[in-house]
Order: sequence, then C-alpha cells, then structure tokens
Amino acid sequence: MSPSLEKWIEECASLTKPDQIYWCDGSEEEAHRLIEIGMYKEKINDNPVFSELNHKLWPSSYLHRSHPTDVARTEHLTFVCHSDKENAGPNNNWMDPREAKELLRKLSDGCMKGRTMYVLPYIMGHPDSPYSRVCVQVTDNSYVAASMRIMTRMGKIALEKLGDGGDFVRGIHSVGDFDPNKRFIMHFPDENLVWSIGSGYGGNALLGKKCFSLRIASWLGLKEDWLAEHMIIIGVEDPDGNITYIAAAFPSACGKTNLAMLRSTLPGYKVWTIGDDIAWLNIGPDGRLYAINPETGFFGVAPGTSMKTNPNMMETLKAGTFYPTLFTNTALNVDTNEPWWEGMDGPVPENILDWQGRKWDKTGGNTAAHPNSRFTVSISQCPTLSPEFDNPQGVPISAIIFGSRRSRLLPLVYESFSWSHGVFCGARMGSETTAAAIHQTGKLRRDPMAMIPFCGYNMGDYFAHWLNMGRKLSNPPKIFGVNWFRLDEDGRFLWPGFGENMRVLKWIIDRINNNVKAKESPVGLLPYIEDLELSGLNISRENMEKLFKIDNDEWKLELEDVRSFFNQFGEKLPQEIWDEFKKLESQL
Ligand code: SAT
Ligand code: MN
Repeated sequence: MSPSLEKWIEECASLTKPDQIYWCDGSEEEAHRLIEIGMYKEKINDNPVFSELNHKLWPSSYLHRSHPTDVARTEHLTFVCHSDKENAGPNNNWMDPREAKELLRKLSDGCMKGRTMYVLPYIMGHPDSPYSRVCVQVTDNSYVAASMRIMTRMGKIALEKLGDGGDFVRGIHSVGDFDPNKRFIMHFPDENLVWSIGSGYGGNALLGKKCFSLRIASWLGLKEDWLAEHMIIIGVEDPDGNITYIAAAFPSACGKTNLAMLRSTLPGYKVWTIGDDIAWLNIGPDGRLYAINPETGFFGVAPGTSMKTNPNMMETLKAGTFYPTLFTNTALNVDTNEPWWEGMDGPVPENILDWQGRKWDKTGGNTAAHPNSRFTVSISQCPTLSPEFDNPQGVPISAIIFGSRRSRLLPLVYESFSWSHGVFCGARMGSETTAAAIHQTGKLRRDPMAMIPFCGYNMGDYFAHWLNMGRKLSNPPKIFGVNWFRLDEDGRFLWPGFGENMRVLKWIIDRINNNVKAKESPVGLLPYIEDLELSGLNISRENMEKLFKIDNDEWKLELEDVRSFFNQFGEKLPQEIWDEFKKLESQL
C-alpha cells in the first residue's frame, strides 16, 4: 500500500470525521453491497438512495432520485483555483487557492459524521496505457461509489498500478447537506486535486469525469503536449471493411451519445463505439493523433432515447449483468416498475410517478422525467463496442468534428481549409443551451470546442495550444463542422438526424480519402449535393439547399458576437485566430 495514499486518507478522515472508512475493491459482490446500502441504509431527502426496478425487463437496474435541487452541473459554483488568476482566464470562476481551501475546510469539518467514507481507487484509461492515470476519490455517498465503479476502472487494479508510489490524482467529495448555498466544485490544478461538496450530481460528484478528465487533464495536456477534449470517439466502417476513426465535440445534451452509437441507415456502413464523452488525444510515434477514452461507462441523457433515436443504447440499457445500471431522476411506470421518460417508445403509461416520486398529471405541463435525467451504464454492454476500446495506445484519428446546435446559420456539414482555420471554427463555436447545466435553455452561448464549461485554464492559451499541436503533428486530422439542428421557416428540423447522420459521415470519409471534390464558401468547403448519398431519403432538393445556405447578413451578425467573445481574452488570443477571423470577415 502506498504510504502517501494512506497518509492522505487519514488526513481526509480526520477532517470529515466519518463513522467508518470502506476501501472499495471494485468487485461485483461489492457493487451489489453498495446498492443494498443505498436501498436500506443511506437516505437522500428521506428517500432511499436506490430502489429496485423490474429486473426481468431491465436486468440489474436501479432507480436513484436525487435531491430536488441537485439535478445538473452548477457552473456558477465551479471554480478553478490556479495560483495565478490569469491562468484561470475569463472562462473560469477563480478563487485564490488558500482562500478556497480555507472555505472548503470549514464546510468539510465533520461533514461525514454518521456516514461511511468510501475510498475509491481508480484508473482513467487502460492500466497498460502510457496515457492512463491513477486517481483516488473519497466520497460519503453510495450512489457516487456505485457510479464510479461503472464509469472507471475501479478497485484493486488501481492500487496495483499505484504500488507504493505517491503519484495519484486526489478527489475529495461529500454531499454535505445538499444545500446549494454551501455547494462548491473546486479544482486545484497545481496539486492534481479536486474538492467537491454539496452535490451528488454526475459532473459535480463523479470526480474522474469532467473535473479530472477534462478540467485538470486539459491543464496537464497543456504542460505535456496533449489534449483532453469533450469528444466522442468512433470508428466508421465502410462496405470494404476499412475503418476510419473520428473524434467529435458537441456541447452536453446535443446528441453525442446517439452519434457515438449510431445505427447506420446506409447499407454496409457501421459505427464502432469507443467513447461518448471524453477523449484524450496524444501525438503517436508516427506523428498522427491517437485517441483513448479514459472512461468505461456512459452517463447519458435519458429523455429522447428510444429504439428510433438510439437502438444500441436501448439494448445496452437492457443488458445489465455484471454491472448494475443506474437511472437517475427518470419517471417510473408504477404498474410495471420500469423506468420511463419522455420520448420512450410506445404509448405513455397510465400510472406514472414523476422524477420526484409524485403522481404525475399528464396535463399539468411538467415533464415526468427530469429533462436532464440520466442513465449510468457500463460500456461493456454496448453491442457496437469497438474491439479497439481496450487498445492501450488508442486509435489514430483521421477527422475531428465540431458540432453545435444552431437553428439557423450553420450548414449541415463543412470542411475547414486548414488546421488553423479548423481551430478558428472550433473557437467560434456557439450553441443553443440545454438542460445539462443549470441555466436558461435555448439561449445561444459561445462554447469553443464544447469546452467552455470544462477547459481548466485560460482559453486564449488553449487556442494557442491547439495551434501548436497542429504544428507538432506530421499528419494532422482534417477538421469538419456539423449542425444537425437547422430549422426551416416553420420551425421544423430540415435534417432527419440520428441514423441518417451516417450520410454526413460518409461524405467526411470521402473527403479524407480524396474521393469527392468540395466547393469553396466563405465559411469553409461545402459538399456538392450530388456527392451526398441521399438515396432512400425523403428530402427535397430545396431543403437540401436550405441546409447549406450561407446567409452573409446572418454571418456578419455572428461575427460581431464572436468578436466580443474573443475580445475577452485580450492579448492571450492568438494572432492566427484573428487572422482567420479577418479572412472570413473580408469574404462575407
Ligand atoms: O457533466 S456531466 O458529465 O454530468 C454531463 C454533461 O453535461 O456532459
Ligand atoms: Mn459531456
């Protein structure tokens, strides 16, 4: 056992004062014990942490209802505490690390009294990967412990990798009393430490996920020449059996998981899933960019998931065996004891309890499932899991896609002119907000590379780092943009989306392989409509043209907004990004 780990656990315990300390070994037996503790012992808001669902229809599935004030990420309570404020940048909340720790120490004093402190050793990435990291989180919540076992390689395996060394990422987590006024998610990049109190919600509490694998890891990437990104990783197989690996960034709740598990409508094409949320991108010995998914599970949005939108996920959710599957804040079909959410297949059941366990009135205007209700499920159950998922070196990436949710403006797909133009396209990304974080939904916000809530340092430096990475790659991936969400004048989606998105992926692959030409527009290279495989798709030529319409006036307004966003970064914004900005401005 690592002496520095033992010492740190003692320190955590002497501050938080739990009744007992429980070291998790990651076994299956233990996972069921954690669930049982959650069913019969621990409570949240006077409700049990877990209740059992219908195991005939949803094997190994459990329902978790969170505290009603604790349903999404709380970005205004999330801080990145660099010693130098400049390093946090205008994109992060900042507090002086000494002040932040003093505050956290006060809030944490005795916060685990009457509870168990679970010690969760885990690895982000494959144990044999040169890119993986050992981490240890303490938590006082069985839901968090059970979730971490699904999302990471947890238990003995991590202690073995750590050995008696002291190089591990630390995470301190307590749900406290769920008081939003005493809720903080604090990052200390200089110490590889995350400290979170007052929330049990995924992105606030599963500290290996956004807190470490994006905020802290992005800072490590800056120092060590790699990238930690909010991206899915997929392999797209063509009818000849060639597989092209693609990484794609979309803001939360914009269909990343559906794309990661897409069931193709184009015969002969298939998507292999490697990751649905986070990619760590390293420069390989051959000068290409290699991606690993550091996680081992999906923490996906339930509403809208169905046999139509994501049949592979529906299968994954019903394949629970070795790993329990957790549903958080979905509704409950009382007659069948099944989870339920808006957009699920079939008729709306008669008898529903809403996400807070209250009888649901269909006509009352509220959704039954919380709009950000989630499932936590092991990636091992995914029918499209790529055989390369466990490759310690990762997969070579040929294309990067930046996707946003825009009802106007952005074409269905475009290709950037160069790496630096692609970085500019990522940097000016804007998207209409969703329920994944607590803010007004449907409002446009700038979200460069879908990383605005997750970049652990000044985004001006982040753009410079992206540009540098391009220079270091002898064979950089091509960069594309996509927008599945463009609407017509009547507010209807122009593009059918889901499985049909394979048609767009096919064009991207055809471009990578130089099989088709593209036409120049001020914003990027666009497809010739003849080059898109549209057979079997009921979409008019007129609508196809609308999907690619570049409206110069709209773009000029867009650029004004982009300019003021970029201006926040002052001197930190790389000149190359301004050069791309001016090029686009002059061409409109
Ligand atoms: O932050 S979470 O990982 O909980 C979900 C998301 O917003 O992507
Ligand atoms: Mn995400």
